Amino acid sequence: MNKINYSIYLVTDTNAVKDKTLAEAVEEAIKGGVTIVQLREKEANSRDFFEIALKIKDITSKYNVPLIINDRIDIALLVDAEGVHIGQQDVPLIEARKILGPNKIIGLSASSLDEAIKGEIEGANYLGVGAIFPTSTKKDAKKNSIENLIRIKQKISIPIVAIGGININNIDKISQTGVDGAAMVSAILGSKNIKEETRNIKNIWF
Ligand code: TZP
Ligand code: MG
Repeated sequence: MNKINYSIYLVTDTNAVKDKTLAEAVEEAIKGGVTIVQLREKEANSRDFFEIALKIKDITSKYNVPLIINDRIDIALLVDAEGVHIGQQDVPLIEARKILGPNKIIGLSASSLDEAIKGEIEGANYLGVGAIFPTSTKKDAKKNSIENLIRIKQKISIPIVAIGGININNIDKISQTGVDGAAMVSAILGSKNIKEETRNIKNIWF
């Protein structure tokens, strides 16, 4: 994987998917144009998370889309995912880098400029910043704002991905900030026609 395209960033949550399996939903989203996939299954036990990670890795590899695993460095290594995404309450970035080495992607959630600067210094490959808009997908999501997103983007050199409540009706506001990507769960996985909705969302981004 050379340069990563973070623009249309799918984050999974099986609970958001209707009438199909997560694997089917992810494949449709990739066909619609998502550029990167993060497997984030907060309710799965370790075994189930590992099994679904294997399945999703098969799909992402088939389409040459990078796969990021939320939280679980061990599972990312076991399925040879392209990277992990960690939060401020997870294993410290510096320790994660010791295990993953220089070539895996490490994404870090940062909700303030201080966290963002620290993450960049410590070697994160990209930062996730949210929640920009109200979301019901993550109950304990910290609130953030477009203004703070712009401030972080201006001061930070690594890619910035916005998250939280982003959908087809507001993604233009994210795109206008100049950040590198928009991460979405329900806007993509909760739509009736995932492929078409993803394509429509992507058309607004560009
Ligand atoms: N982190 C901050 S908000 C959020 C995460 C994982 C959930 C985003 O979900 P949605 O459905 O795109 O609002
Ligand atoms: Mg986490």
